[in-house]
Amino acid sequence: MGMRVLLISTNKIRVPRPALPIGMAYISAALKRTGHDVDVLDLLWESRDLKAVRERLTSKPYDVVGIAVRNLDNLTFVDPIFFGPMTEKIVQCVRKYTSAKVVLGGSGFSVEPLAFFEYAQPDYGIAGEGEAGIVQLMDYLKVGGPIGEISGLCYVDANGYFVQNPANSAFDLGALAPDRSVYDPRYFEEGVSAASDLTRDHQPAIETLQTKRGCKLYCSYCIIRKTEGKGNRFKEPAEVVGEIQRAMAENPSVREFEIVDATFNFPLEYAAEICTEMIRVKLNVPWYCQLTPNAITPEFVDLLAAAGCIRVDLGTDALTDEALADLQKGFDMEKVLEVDRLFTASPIEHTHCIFLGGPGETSAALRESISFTERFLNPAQIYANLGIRILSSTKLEQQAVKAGILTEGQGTFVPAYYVEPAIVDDHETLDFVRDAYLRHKNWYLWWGLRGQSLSDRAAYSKQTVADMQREYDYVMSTKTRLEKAPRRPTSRPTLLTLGST
Ligand code: B12
Ligand code: SF4
Repeated sequence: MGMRVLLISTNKIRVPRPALPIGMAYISAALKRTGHDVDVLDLLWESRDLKAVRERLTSKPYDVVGIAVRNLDNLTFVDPIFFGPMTEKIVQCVRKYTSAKVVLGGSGFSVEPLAFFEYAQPDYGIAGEGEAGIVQLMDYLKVGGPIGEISGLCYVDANGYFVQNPANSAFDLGALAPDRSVYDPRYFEEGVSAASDLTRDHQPAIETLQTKRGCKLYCSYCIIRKTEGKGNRFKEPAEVVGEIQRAMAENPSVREFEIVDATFNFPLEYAAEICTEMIRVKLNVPWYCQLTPNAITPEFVDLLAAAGCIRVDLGTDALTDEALADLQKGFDMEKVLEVDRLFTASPIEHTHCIFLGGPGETSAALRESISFTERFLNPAQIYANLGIRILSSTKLEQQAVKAGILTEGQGTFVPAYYVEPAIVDDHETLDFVRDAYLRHKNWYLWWGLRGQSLSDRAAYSKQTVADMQREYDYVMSTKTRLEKAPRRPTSRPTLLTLGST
């Protein structure tokens, strides 16, 4: 008999648009494929989270409760939100009303597994891709076996050490589609907000899909290897297009789709194959994706347009050669200009996503990059962030320690941001930035910009983040700190196909 599993999606963020819980849908598909019973609770649609959790847990018995944490925080220095405390409360609530095992997973968990584990105290966590690990964990809970073999599993061993197993079971992405029956129908109602999309008044109902996992680029702040694993894993292009067709046929409200690959166009040849397949089958559905300027050619832009792509978010990140080099983006300003011109001349809307005040940026360089944007770039939108969220084991973390933004060993579970100290203290430059963002209707930095000066807001944010850290330190003073177990030899990856359809 299968296990009775409740999956709880904790993502409450509705901007820039509500994200379908596709990670949870993959977990549900893997569990159902291997004979387990799955129910879901999506807290996006609940106003009283703990009441909803309690009601669900007291209505039916569960063996396992999986908590999907997509976002640990909102990556936004000017308006920081931290979901650690909410997750901890949900774990406690589950413990209060059932004896089910509690498993944390999702990208929000995977970015900081150890710190999240000791803070929220689940029974288990699964870091990174979860399909293989969750199925192996169910087997372990039913019949036992070697816990050290469960892919990505996080737990406390018999000696009290924190263990994070390696991702030792590569999962065959092509063999499993997400279980879209877990999506609440309200995601597909017209008018579900797209608060910071400046080019449209409303967002038609969308589906999302992933064509591959992983990214082989090395941006200095990026944690993709923690969330999606090393290297790339691909789906067959025909399978990708078939998945979109099936999803749209099953849900006639859907008008558009979004590819949620971290970087759709790297490697370029694979992205081109997907577009070619969409053209071959005459898919004829509008869609959007995220691209790196690194791998964009005139032919590819034509192919995107012919395949139905209507808008792209570009991971441009910075607008000077020095900053691009520091962020290890692998392209320069000449490339940014070329890509901007290619999209301006095409029917596809393009957004440059950028960070202001990253490592080494001076006030003069920041001002210059703003006037450069005004003079030479023609995007449909600029989507900016002041500073960059620092996550552990990145080059950015080392730079932050060097710049005195983080102390050695401080950790980055509680939101921490790299904003160049010379900029965060330069009131005139921050207000120059604010005025520029208010002057351009299609430039977005933060919705509350009109109401206050950016330097006041930055000071407020620094205070908010310091308060979050104090609150965290207080909570942690009552909990056991975990140490990593000494390293053990890793076994060779095996391919897990999760049974047949
Ligand atoms: C595409 C994307 C977007 C798109 C989303 C489009 C859409 N319609 O969904 C856009 C650009 C809009 C976006 C916005 C945001 N994003 Co985003 N986004 C991504 C990206 C690139 C992929 C997410 C995705 O769908 N992956 C595909 C699914 C299948 O993977 P998954 O969710 O990770 O699920 C797997 C595992 O996590 C695990 N798993 C998932 N759930 C569970 C549950 C259990 C119980 C278990 C055991 C395992 C498990 O198994 C799954 C299958 O293998 C990731 C980067 C990444 N992956 O590394 C960032 C990422 C998820 N985003 C992030 C954030 C914070 C945001 C924003 C808050 C940023 C902002 N300020 O606007 C918003 C929030 C939007 C929202 N409503 O939630 C962070 C989250 C981590 C963190 N630091 O908190 C990430 C990791 C990026 C980063 N650099 O840190 N995002
Ligand atoms: S291109 Fe995107 S996913 Fe790839 S390393 Fe850079 S930030 Fe990460």
